[in-house]
Amino acid sequence: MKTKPSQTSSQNTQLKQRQRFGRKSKVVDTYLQPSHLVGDNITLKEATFELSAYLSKRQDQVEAALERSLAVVYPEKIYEAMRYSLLAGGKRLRPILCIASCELAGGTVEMAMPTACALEMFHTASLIHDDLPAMDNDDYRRGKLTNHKVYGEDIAILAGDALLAYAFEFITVQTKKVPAKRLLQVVIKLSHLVGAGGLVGGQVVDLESEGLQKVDLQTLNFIHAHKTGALLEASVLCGAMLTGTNDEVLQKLSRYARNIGLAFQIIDDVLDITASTEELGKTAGKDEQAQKVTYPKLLGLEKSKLKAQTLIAEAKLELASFGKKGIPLMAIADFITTRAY
Ligand code: GRG
Repeated sequence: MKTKPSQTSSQNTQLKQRQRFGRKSKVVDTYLQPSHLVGDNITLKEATFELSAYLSKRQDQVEAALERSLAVVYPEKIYEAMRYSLLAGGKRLRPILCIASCELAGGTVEMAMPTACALEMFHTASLIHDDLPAMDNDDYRRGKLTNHKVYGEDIAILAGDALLAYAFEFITVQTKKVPAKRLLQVVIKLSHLVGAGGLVGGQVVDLESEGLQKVDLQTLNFIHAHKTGALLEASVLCGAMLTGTNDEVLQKLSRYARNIGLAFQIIDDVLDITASTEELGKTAGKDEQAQKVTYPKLLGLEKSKLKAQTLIAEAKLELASFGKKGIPLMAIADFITTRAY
């Protein structure tokens, strides 16, 4: 049965667990790379990968960096509202993708962290705005009351605006040991994919499609490639761009990211039907309630899951030539279809 998140201590414990990778969710604990994807110089034994340990470690690093990223100064209310949503938990998938991609391309965690944090700021800004009464009108997010429910609509709008602007400031001021030209390329990519060319464009078509009797697969793909896929693609691309890697690598990563982006959204649609509000930390069954066209609606539940699995297999194939270095991104791709929230 779908229930509203309550504010009890057991719920808080559950929330904390839900926010950890590999506890409640069915994470593939040991990742064994398929033999046809393993380069000649890697044995299967070496390709064993502890996904949940990897994700938990990265999540802790990102959490600590986000905690340090934003101080509360005058006027306190806006900083508190920004911190409320930024530090509300979540899987931190976008920052982790950014770091993994930076490492794949020869970079370091340190080099990627400001961009990784900025990606979570963009994501949080979009969630705050998405939850507003004028958009999806939701009361719960990440197991907590939504920003506007706590601070009011006016402050919630401004908190989203401020996070959006601060994310750019954060990358450009905080990134060390990366030439300014590369940072400029990252900022250009992000500003495009976060704006009308990405998230905002996808959200507009989503709003226009609500309640329509007929929305075709092409339109649905556009909505999700932009609304959800764009930021996932930005996460993967920007991590690698910080290293100054070549176009061939970026093109492979871009195809990987587009495939996992679509798979992520298909699973999101599936979970909206199959998971509870408590498991999701946001109101379940919202798509049906808002009469949204979803992948399960167009393809059916089982075909949707199959489609997501096919996209993940295709995404992993794009990384085959990277050998051992591609394993973390491959394992993250697997997590997308096995996640339970
Ligand atoms: C202010 C940048 C900005 C955009 C405004 C509102 C809007 C335009 C776009 C909405 C974009 C949106 C909310 C897409 C949904 C993406 C999605 C599937 C979110 C859930 O991501 P998870 O599961 O969430 O990674 P957690 O909580 O784990 O981080």
